[in-house]
Amino acid sequence: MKEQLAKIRAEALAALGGVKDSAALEELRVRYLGKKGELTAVLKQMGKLSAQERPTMGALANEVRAAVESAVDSAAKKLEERALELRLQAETVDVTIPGKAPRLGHRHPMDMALDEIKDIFVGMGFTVLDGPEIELASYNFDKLNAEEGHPSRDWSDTFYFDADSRVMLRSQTSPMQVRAMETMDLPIRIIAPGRVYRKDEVDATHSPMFHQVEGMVIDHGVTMADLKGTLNLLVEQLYGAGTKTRFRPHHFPFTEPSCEMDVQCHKCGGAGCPTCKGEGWIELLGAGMIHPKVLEMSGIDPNEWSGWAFGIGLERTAMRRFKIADLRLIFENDVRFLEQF
Ligand code: 2U9
Repeated sequence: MKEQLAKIRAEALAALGGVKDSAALEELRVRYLGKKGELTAVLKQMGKLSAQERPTMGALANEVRAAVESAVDSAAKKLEERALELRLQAETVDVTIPGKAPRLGHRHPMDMALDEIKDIFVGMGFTVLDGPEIELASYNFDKLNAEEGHPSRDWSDTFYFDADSRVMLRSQTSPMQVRAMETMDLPIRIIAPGRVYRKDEVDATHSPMFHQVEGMVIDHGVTMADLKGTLNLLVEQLYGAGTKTRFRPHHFPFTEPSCEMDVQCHKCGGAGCPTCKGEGWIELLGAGMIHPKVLEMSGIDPNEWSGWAFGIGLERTAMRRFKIADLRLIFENDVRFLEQF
C-alpha cells in the first residue's frame, strides 16, 4: 500500500506539473481525488490492514491527499495566471499608433439653403412652424379658397388616400398656416417650411416630392408695401445688397391681389443671358395679400385684420444659390456631389 500511495503521489504530481488547460486539470483532479479516484480506491483497502499498520498508512494517505490537493490548487492558479497574461497580451493597445480619422458627413445644400432663409425670417421676428404631411383636403384646399372643381384638386395632380378625396399628401405647406390662423393669437408672423407632394414625373426640374417655404403676416393695417419691403429684404440677404426685384400680377385662389416676384439675373445683371433665358429676370416666388375669404374661413375678421403671404420653392432656390443644374442631384445623396458645398 505504501508503494501504491507513493506511486499515486509521483504520478499525480508529474501529471499536474505539465497540465495544459482547465479541462485536463479537472480530469486529473477527478482521477486522483474523486470519489471513484485512485486515492479513494486505496483508502477503501485500509480495512484489510492490521491495527498497527492502519495509523501510519492513514497518515501517509492523508499526506498524499494533501500533496495532490495542493498541486491541483497551484496548477489552477498557474493556469489562471497564464490566461490573464494571454488576455493582456491580446488586448494590448498601442496608444502611439496614429488613429483612423472617421469620414465626416456633410450638410445637405437644401438644409443650408433652408437655414439661411429661416435665419433671415427669425431675425425679423417670425416663428418657424412644423406640421403634418398627411393632411385633410379641407385644410389643403377648401380653407384656402380652392373649392370643389378647382384644377389643383384633380386626381392627376394630387396624392389622395381615399376615394372621397378627403385625406391627401399636402400639396403645399399652406395648411399649416391655416391651422396657425385658427389657433394662434393675432398678430402672427410665421414661416412654414416642409415637404410637399404633387403627381409630377421626375426630370431635371420636377419631382413628386419637393420642399416649400411659405410665410405670412397678419396684423392691423398690413399692406402690399409691407410685403414688398419684407421680400426685398429677403432677396438682398440671399443674393446681396442692391439686388433688384420686380413684381408681376398673377392669380392664386388664396391671395388677392396676387403677384410673382422676379430677381434681376445675377449672371448678366439684367442684360439677358442663357441663365435667365434672355429675360434679364429670374422668377423666384409667388405672393399676395391674403384673400378676405381665407381670413374669414379661419375666423379672422377681414375688416379688422389684413395680411400677406408668400410661397417659395426650396429646391429651385438651392439650385440657384449653389449653381446646381439638375434637381435629381439633390435627392441622389452622392457624397462626391454633397462635398462640393
Ligand atoms: C394662407 C394664405 C395664403 C402662400 C402663397 C404662393 C403665393 C406661391 C408657389 C411658390 C413656388 C408654390 O413651391 S411653389 O410651386 N407658391 O406662389 N404661395 S402665395 O399663400 C398663402 C398661404 C397660406 C393661409
